Amino acid sequence: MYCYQCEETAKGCGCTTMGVCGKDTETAGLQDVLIYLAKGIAVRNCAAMEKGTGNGKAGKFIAEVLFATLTNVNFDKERFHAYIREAISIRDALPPAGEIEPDACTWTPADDAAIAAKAGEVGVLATANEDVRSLRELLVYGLKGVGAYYYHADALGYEDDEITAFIQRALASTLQDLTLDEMVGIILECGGVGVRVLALLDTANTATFGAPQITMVRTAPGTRPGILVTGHDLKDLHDLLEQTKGLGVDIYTHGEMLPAHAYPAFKKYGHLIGNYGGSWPFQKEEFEAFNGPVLVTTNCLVPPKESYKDRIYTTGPVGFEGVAHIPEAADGTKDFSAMIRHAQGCQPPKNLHGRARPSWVSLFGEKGGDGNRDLITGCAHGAVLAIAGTVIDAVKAGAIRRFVVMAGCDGRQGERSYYTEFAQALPKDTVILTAGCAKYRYNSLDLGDIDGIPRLLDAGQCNDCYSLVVIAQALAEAFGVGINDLPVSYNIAWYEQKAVLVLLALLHLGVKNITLGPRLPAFVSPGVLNVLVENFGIRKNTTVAEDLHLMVPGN
Ligand code: SF4
Ligand code: SF3
Repeated sequence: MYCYQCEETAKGCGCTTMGVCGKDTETAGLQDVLIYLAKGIAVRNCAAMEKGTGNGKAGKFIAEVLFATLTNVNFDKERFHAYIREAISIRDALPPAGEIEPDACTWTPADDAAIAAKAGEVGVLATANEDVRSLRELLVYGLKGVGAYYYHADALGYEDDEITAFIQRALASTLQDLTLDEMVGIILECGGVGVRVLALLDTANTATFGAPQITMVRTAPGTRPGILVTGHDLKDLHDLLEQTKGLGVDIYTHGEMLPAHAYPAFKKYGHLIGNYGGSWPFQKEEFEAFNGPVLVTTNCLVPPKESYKDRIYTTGPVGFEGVAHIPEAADGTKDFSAMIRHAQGCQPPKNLHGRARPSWVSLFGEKGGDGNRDLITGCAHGAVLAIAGTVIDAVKAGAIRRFVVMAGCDGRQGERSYYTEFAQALPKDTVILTAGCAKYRYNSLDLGDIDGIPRLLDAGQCNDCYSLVVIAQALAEAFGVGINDLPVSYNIAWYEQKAVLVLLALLHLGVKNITLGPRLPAFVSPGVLNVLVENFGIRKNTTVAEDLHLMVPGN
């Protein structure tokens, strides 16, 4: 096993025995083999598509398996064996890509032992040259992000053949001997496809559930049994809300599901009563205290403790051995009835905390605050651009000196308190733009407001970084300047591969001088880091004082 795809990789270098995330050697090997086979499908299908034939559904399958191998999604060996069997059958149904094909197009395992043996040959270290390996893996991780976001958009019926065609072309390219420049070119192209898939998902979510509204979300638990929904899949939440109507069960969001409260379609469900807990690293304590079932729709799943394992239900690409899985039926529906019956027999959630209500809630008055709600979300492009005039006036008058984009992921390590301290240390004339689960490091702070504009604007999930881009582009247009001339700094926290894709999307848009932390990716070799530093000014975060001085001139 050699895995270095996430920020928490062992010793900042690579997981070689047991993943810090809980992924074991066998599962890591199955994932490596699955990615290898996905490359084989890609080579054959790209050749077939050039001839106007090809399997139109192969791209969707590849998107799903890329998602399944993303950090903290699927730990279930049997599910990976099933994916491997399906991959071979899809690949073998395609015509050969030529007389001489890469091994990934033809290798077929005789048994499980052959799969385990192959894993030793096709993993990350199969590429000897450090820079080539770094660029290939950077591309594959970006593609995992594309695959994950595409999966959600597709679940809502939004497809884009150009995106799936790119995924396959790019995957196939990792089996070719390309120059470093050619590889960098494809990686930047992946950033462009990243913008495209984020836009597709934004359209899918807003067309299906309405445009998010700035919303205050309650965090105090109710008195009825509940189901906690975590992950990013809004369709799963919607279907569960429909199936739990009038059954005496409350639904709560957790982690990345918090922004669901901002969508008009979800506001109509009275039993979607609030958000429970914070971001994924704290789930062991929070799931334990919740007392009821937890539906995990996507990353990030932490291997569950025995004490609550029987209350975890996975769905979609998520999986864990010994945990109940809710499959999708042929007609696209999911039957949550067993989990709902389970919930009806559970105790209500324990109260985790009594978060203080920020003082500026009253500014939203009838729009959202009802005295019980205490986390802001829904500051997506539609809602923020609706008050663009006020924001622009505040910038012109000097009331807002700077925006700091603090989007991205949360993680387990104590050093992530840097982000809480940074948010607290920001001067009162700055506004934080956020998206993703990184916000839980500071979204319960009372950061106040500037002329009625909250100093923390949460656009939503990590995919809603798209909103931050739209807002930045609108500001650039309003001020008649380039995106890098705006009073905007970037202090991004990353953990998994969706964040890698978001970063590539920002680079594609020409955003420079991004600060990244809390550690730089282990998969970025010194040579590749030089390219990122020289061309994009990427730097690692340091101390709060030093970074503040750099990101907010005058401090
Ligand atoms: Fe290690 Fe991260 Fe890979 Fe898990 S996903 S095995 S923690 S590098
Ligand atoms: Fe979080 Fe896993 Fe990345 Fe969607 S839920 S941002 S870490």
